[in-house]
Amino acid sequence: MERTFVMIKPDGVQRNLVGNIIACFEKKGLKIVGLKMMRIPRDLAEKHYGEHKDKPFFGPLVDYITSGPVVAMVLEGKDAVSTVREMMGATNPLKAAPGTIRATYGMDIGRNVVHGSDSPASAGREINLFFSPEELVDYQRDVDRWIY
Ligand code: FUP
Repeated sequence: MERTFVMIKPDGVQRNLVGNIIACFEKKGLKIVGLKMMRIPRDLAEKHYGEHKDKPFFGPLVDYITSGPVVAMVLEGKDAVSTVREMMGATNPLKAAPGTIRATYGMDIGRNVVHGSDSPASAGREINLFFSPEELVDYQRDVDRWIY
């Protein structure tokens, strides 16, 4: 099983979409193994989005992601990274396939509601940035034999 890092961004929290978005992932069959609400300190935001540090949108992106609380989670499942990416849709909600989370809830690339790791390597890095090992819970679900 694979793990991925997912975050409901400040706009998702402010717009009362936390329950809806978590429900999408739960209903799909992904298992929640870590979950917390937090404010992202600026240095963590800069690390998380480090690959974009030279882009013109980096400053506004860090301002936005630190502007209010987020809900961070670790989801586990078969091909969890690509499953979550498919469910979220393209970065720009205008380009996201109908039915995806960003297409359903978003209007603007700078307010796209949710983040999900883009590769297993990023997932490992982001999980370590946001969660300590004790915050991740190993447990069995009976329902998994009906999902797989
Ligand atoms: P994604 O992996 O889909 O979150 O997309 P990226 O890593 O390319 O971008 C990270 C965040 O930067 C996006 F969620 C939104 C923001 N962004 C912009 O604001 N403008 C851009 O042109 C590209 C990305």
